[in-house]
Formats: sequence, C-alpha cells, structure tokens
Amino acid sequence: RQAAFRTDLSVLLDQVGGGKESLSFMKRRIRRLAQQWATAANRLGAKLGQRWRDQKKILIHVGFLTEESGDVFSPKVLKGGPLGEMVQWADILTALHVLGHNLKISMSVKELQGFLGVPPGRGSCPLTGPLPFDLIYTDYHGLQQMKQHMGLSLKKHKCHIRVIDTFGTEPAYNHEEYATLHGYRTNWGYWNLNARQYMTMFPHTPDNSFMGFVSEELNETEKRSIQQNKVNNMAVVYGKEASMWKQGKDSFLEILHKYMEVHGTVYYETQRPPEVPAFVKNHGLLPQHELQQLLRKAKLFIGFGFPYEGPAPLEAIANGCIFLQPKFQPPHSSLNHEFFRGKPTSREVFSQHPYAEEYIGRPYVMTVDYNNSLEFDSAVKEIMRTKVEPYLPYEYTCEGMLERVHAYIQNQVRSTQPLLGSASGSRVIRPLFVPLPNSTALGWASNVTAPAAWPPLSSLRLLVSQEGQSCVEACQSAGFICEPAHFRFVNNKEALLEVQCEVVDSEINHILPAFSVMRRECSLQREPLLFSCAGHSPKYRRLCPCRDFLRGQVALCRDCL
Ligand code: U2F
Repeated sequence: RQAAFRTDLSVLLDQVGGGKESLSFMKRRIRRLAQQWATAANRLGAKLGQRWRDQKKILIHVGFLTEESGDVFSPKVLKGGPLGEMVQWADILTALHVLGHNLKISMSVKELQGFLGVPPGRGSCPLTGPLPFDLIYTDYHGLQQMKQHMGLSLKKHKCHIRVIDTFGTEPAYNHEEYATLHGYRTNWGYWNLNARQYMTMFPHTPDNSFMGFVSEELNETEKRSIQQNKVNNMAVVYGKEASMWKQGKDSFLEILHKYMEVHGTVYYETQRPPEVPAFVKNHGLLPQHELQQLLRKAKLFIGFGFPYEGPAPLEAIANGCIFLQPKFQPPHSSLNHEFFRGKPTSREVFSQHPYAEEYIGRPYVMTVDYNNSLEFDSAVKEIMRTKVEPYLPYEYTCEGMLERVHAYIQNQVRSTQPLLGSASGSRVIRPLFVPLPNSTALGWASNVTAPAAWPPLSSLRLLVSQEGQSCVEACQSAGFICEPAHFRFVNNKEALLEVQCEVVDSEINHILPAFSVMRRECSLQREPLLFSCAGHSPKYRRLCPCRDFLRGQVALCRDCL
C-alpha cells in the first residue's frame, strides 16, 4: 500500500497511552509541535510530488521505558533527570506517524509479546512464524528483551531492526567475536548488526545512521519580535540538575555575573540547591514551552561541560541565543571519562556539544577554554556585542527529519540486507584517482550504477587517508562524508591499483581496506560487518569511500532522494 501523509495526531496520542510522567512529557511535546509537523508534512508532500512511498508495518518498542528494564527515567522527568531520550522518541513516533506508516507501539514486554505473536506466559517460547513487521524500532534494552522473547528467530529477522542509540556504536564494538578478541567488548555492543542499523541523536559517526529529533521553528514575525525583545545582558545556564553546577564553576560564573544577569532552570524541592550561587535567578525546572520563552529573551545560553550532546543548545540557538561552551583538552571519551565508559564507541568528544561546534559554529556557537579567564571574559563581551538571528539547521526541522526518515525507510531496508551476509554480488568498479597536492588520492566512480546501492553510486568519491587518519577525518578534510555503504565497492584490488602495493591479502580488521606504506602491503577487508569509517592506525593509510552531502542534511547525498 501507498503511505499517505497524516496531519492529525489524535490516533498517535491515543496509542502512546498514559500514566507515567515520561509518557505525559512525550504527549505534551507531540501536542505542542502538532502544527509544525502538519506544515512540514505538506511541504515535504509537495517536494516529493507523486512519488510512490510504501506503507510499512512498524513496531516501536521503547525498551528503556519498560518496567522490565527498571525504567529509571520516568520518575526523574519532573526532577531534572535526562529528557533528551524522551524528546527523541516523541519525535520518532511523530515522524513515523506523519509519514503515514502503520504503527504498533509497545512500552512493556507484555505488549511486545502480544505484537510479535508470542503466546502469553511462554516468555521463552520463540517466535516461529514470519515476522509480522517490516521494521522494528527499539533501543539496546528492547533488543535484549527481544532476544529473550524471539529466541533464535531474532537472528533471522535482524535486518528489520533499528536501534535508537544516542551516542552511537562503532563497528569494532558491534562485531561480537572481534570485540571479544580485541578488547572492544562492552555491556552494550556485540549484536552483529550492520552498523547503519544503529541510529543516533546527532550525526556523531557516519558508521551509524543519523536519526536526530526536532526543535521549534519560528516564523518571520516571531523572529522579528524575538530580536526586538532580546535582553543583551541576560544569560541562561544549561543544567537542570544541581549536580551539574558542582565544583569549579564559581570562577567563570563570577566573570559572567560581572556582565550579565544569570538565570537557571535547576530543579529543587523546597530549598534553593546550595550548588547554585545566590546571584543566580533560579526558575526551577520549567515545562518545555516556558523554557523556550525564557530562551527567547536571553542572549546567552551557557554550558558547564555536562550534559553532553543534548537537545537544549539547539533549542537555545533556534530561539536566538548564542551558545557558549567549554572546549575539552584532552578530549573526553570512553577511555578517560566515567560517563562514556562502557559505551560502544571510542569517539573523542572535543567540547560539550561537538555538533554545535562543528556543524553550527560561530557566530551562534563559541567554544572556549574555561580555564583561561581572559579568553572566557572576552567571549562573554563579544557575545553581548554580537547580533544573531534565530537559527535551526534544516536537519533539525520537522521537514528535515521527515525527509531523512522517509529516505531511510524507503531505501535502507533493501540496501542493508545483502550487507548482513557478505559483500558478494556487489559489482567491482574501477574508480578514477586524481592526486591531490598533499598526496592524497581522490577519485570517483564514473557512470557506474548498481541497482541495490543506496546511497547511489553517483555519490561515491574515493580517497586515501594519511597515515593514522580515520576515514571520518579523511573524507571530512576533503569536504565529503565517509559512507560505509560504499565500502563494498572499494574493497577490491582495482581500487588499490593506484597505491602500488607489492602484496595484496585479505584479513579481518576494522581498519581495512588499507595499505602499509613502509611494507608496501595492501589488505582488503574479509568481514563486511567490520567496514568502519572510524577505524585508524598509525602505520596505515586507509582506503575511504566518501560521498557528497546536502547542506543542512548530512544524512543524504545529492541524488539520495
Ligand atoms: C542529554 O539529556 P538532557 O535531558 O540532559 O538534555 P538537555 O539538553 O538538558 O535537554 C533535554 C530537554 O529538556 C528540556 C529541553 C530539552 O528538550 O527543552 N528542558 C525542560 O523541559 N525544562 C528545563 O527547565 C530544562 C530543559 C542527552 F539528550 C541525553 O541523551 C544524555 O543521556 C544526557 C547526558 O549527557 O544529556
């Protein structure tokens, strides 16, 4: 069946159910943004024209909100606990509903069993028949629950699963045997999925798919009125829990207070939290729409280093604030910071909000060394002088999210399937190389089409990294993005011709395909699940499949829609 856009969200709101604070939060959000989603649906509908869109049967199982996983989030919704995950799930549900798919929503193991057709009371009885869904969106908790209740058939149906995974999972951590043998095993990873089945909150790593969420959009009248009503010396602190204000914040807060009136939205029960200095005007934790109003007046939104990579800075910038945040030197990662420890990634985080720093940047975002009081002082003064308009990257608008999710749903199911087994059946292409001044080779596939490829092969640009450089960095430095789906087209001797290796072998290692300059040895990848944009090694130059991307929609290439 053809999917038709929906602009009425009442059925979805009924499906979400109620009772828990987390669900009420999500429903309030869905209602608040309803008009914005409807406008976006109409716009995307007009953009896509008469194009056929398959209606999919989709199960959404929100594992972290089930009682069986402990549900530590719900009781903290009104107490300053994390809300980012609920923001994202509310938006995923809405996007899938608005795109016109046939949804079943599960927030408990019982509902999961019911939807999968597992007989009640026979928890360990595996699903035997065909999977009654085209796609299942869940998280790591949900995946574990599905393993228990689907038994071996999980393996068979794996390619239909999408895992919402805030911070991302790198291929080396995802491959069970490899992770176990090479020290990448964590509590979360090792599911042997195609790494693109993990969907992240920000475009952290191109190895995963970028799912995202949305932020409020303003019309021209609202933008004008915001600019007129901005209070130039008003700052709002990013941090809704008192613990985020602990230790070492006093010195730069004092500097900030020299110039600005400082506001906070820190949760408290009866008394002012002692961590929050007396000069801060604390509003207590606000409902989302009231926070937006506060941000509309403020000039500066200031981060203290935690929480990492949340939605609030995007909301602040969308409401006309400048976001000031600390640089991390050395960078934080699972190797050196408690918060990231045990997460299935070695990604290095160079500031509190790398997306804000790299994708948005000045004048909306300033990333400075907070230990350097001169630098901090002059940043605050510069912010007070700088005029900015409210800004929201297209990929975080409702239309941008609908466009991206639409593209994934219509194209990724087909194209991830063959990758789960082996790379056989892919066509060998002979990419052209053009040497660049820094001796990096760059090329593209000319006139080659492979029907199953998505992103299409026209987007491929082949590049050789420097020694020690990952494909993430190599592609980025040439103005492209690494595209893991294209590895299978460059993992062959023909692609390696230009680098003149004396020996070509094939191995299982997440930095391959690559070549060692010293030994003039080339190695191809033998395990397609280990194709990795993130991998790097000091003695190897990597063969990197890059692709072009749309401005403001990094998940998609020019010919992707
Ligand atoms: C992130 O989670 P957080 O919930 O800490 O992320 P924030 O950026 O603080 O904001 C989440 C939402 O909370 C809302 C705000 C945001 O949409 O509008 N809010 C509010 O309603 N009232 C207030 O007074 C203040 C904020 C991240 F998203 C998670 O994935 C991480 O687990 C967590 C830790 O790094 O950080």
